[in-house]
Amino acid sequence: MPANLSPEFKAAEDEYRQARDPQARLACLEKMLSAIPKHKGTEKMQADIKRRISKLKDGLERKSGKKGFSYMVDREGAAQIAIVGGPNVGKSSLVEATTNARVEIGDYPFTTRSPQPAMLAYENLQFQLVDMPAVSREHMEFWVTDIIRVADLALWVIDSAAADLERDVAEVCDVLADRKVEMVGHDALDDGMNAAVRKLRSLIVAAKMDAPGAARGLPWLKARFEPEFFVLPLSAFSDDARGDLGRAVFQLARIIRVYSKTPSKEPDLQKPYIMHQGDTLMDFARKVHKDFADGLRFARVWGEGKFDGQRIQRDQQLADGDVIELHI
Ligand SMILES: Nc1nc2c(ncn2[C@@H]2O[C@H](COP(=O)(O)OP(=O)(O)O)[C@@H](O)[C@H]2O)c(=O)[nH]1
Ligand SMILES: [Mg+2]
Repeated sequence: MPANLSPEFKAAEDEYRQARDPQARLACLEKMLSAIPKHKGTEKMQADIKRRISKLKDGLERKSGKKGFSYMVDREGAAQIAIVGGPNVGKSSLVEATTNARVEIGDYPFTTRSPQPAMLAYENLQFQLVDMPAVSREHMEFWVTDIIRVADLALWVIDSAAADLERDVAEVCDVLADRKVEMVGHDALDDGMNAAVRKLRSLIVAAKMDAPGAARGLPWLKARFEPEFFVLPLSAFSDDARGDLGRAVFQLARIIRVYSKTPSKEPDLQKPYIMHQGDTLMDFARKVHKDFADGLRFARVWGEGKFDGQRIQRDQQLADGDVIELHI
């Protein structure tokens, strides 16, 4: 096996080995494929991962009975985010208001029948929202839990104007608990999709803030969930919905954007490397190219609170917006 695979790749591979069901295995393989350094030395491995992905997908399609149709959603963008919530709480309206996708919105419950991916843009990033049918005791599509389990994060949408918020919140928690899923706040530890209980970091969207009754619901939600969770008040009919949601999701995802530059050239600020809070210079070097990780002599950084072009240590943690010049 070629050396110098990134920690991200190794983590995904470990998860893959432990994954029990095909959906989780598929998600791990997709993570491995996106994390594997793309160069000649890994071509065989890349092909092998792709082969395993298509085999698993074939199997899942046969099981769902529809050739060419899979409930799994191909990952795109900086994170895959499941839209979770009871019936009629405004999940689809939220997705429609904050992305360019057209989705089904209805006054009757259970409108959304299959997972609907849509991209939420925030500055130079894109997040993939996956709209889904409701989490509910009465009726729940079997694959909804699978999608939730493999997502990176979730938006937990709650109708702030609902008549009985306490009951609505309890129902979602109970139904998910039966399926070994727990929504946790932004600071909680995500111990991966193969943990006995999938603890999914999530953001609470207090939806329908323009509706009568929401003014009573919001304080209840804040008292119940803050500070463990971020609670974001939102109306699908407000012009601010897109910007507000983008900013909140960016915070939840703990993403930092790092740019690579070559000596005496300007960096391409449209193409960030997607890193996470706590990642170091060496994590970045590995992500850019194995050769940089192997032969790194020194690196310079431009960024907030730093002297322009200052040299940094290998274990230095990077910050959002850092521009790095790697020297080998
Ligand atoms: N007043 C108000 N109504 C909303 C809002 N978002 C959704 N709705 C209404 O709530 C109902 C259910 O919306 P939908 O997005 O289909 O909910 P879903 O079942 O959770 O996907 C529809 O009648 C929407 O028009 C909102 O922000 N404000
Ligand atoms: Mg819907």
